[in-house]
Amino acid sequence: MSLNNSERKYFNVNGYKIAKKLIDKKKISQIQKAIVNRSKIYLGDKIRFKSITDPRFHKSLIKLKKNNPKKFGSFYDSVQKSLELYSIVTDKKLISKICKITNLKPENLSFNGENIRMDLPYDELHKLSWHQDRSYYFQNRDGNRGLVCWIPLINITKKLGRLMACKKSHKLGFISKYKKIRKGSKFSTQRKIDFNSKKFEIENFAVNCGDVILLNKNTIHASGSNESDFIRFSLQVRVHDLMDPNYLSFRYRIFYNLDDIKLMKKKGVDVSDIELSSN
Ligand SMILES: O=C(O)CCC(=O)C(=O)O
Ligand SMILES: [Fe+2]
Repeated sequence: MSLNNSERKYFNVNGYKIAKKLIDKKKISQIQKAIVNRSKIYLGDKIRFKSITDPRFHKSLIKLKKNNPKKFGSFYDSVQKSLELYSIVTDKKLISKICKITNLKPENLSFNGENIRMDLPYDELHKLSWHQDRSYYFQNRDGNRGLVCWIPLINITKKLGRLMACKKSHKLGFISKYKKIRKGSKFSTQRKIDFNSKKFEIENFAVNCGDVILLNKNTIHASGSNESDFIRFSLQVRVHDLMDPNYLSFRYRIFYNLDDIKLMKKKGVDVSDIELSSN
């Protein structure tokens, strides 16, 4: 059996596969730079952070979130459309791995849900309970088409909270009876599955920068608890099969950060032309 097939087979049997050292360290370091550079707009440049692993960088951001959550929210939103994010999502080696595992051709891939997560220590509000990404993403009705990529932007230690997955849980198929939970008006709805996790072997993914976790969209997974003094930076993207006859087409609407607009107004910037949402 060829190596390609054995990787696909592993993924199909277990519902996930870790690709070690797939993405160039240089590419990861570029997105890390984008995050650290943008943070200076919010934190000032009194402290010169050495890199994304500088403890002072994490301390300053955690303090910002505590003292000025709106500013932190603006920072969070601002990095989501960094070009470096797309440079990772479109990485040749990543695409080739996705194709090997899904048996799809690069020209037939679609993606969305590209997102940088910043999980703060002991944050219970954004931590995700057991769920399937299929319940959030409707592009393919069949969760076995396409997959989810989870990409660490810093090395994920046990204390930082490793992503957890129930081995072979994708075999349950899509569980449409999930609970919708909203922890507050500002939070997005979580789709929690009620099931007996004890019936499954739980995998805690130990991954470092450059590694990628590939998950079936039906694989049940959850956030690990961040019990460190650091922010857990990671990137997710969902990949879909564009040749699916039941592919659900979609387009984005932009929602501008309202606090950014308020702040600009306060500073005297003319914001009269801004439409709060646009296509
Ligand atoms: O990073 C995590 O803790 C969970 C992320 C996740 O499962 C998701 O965004 O769907
Ligand atoms: Fe997920």
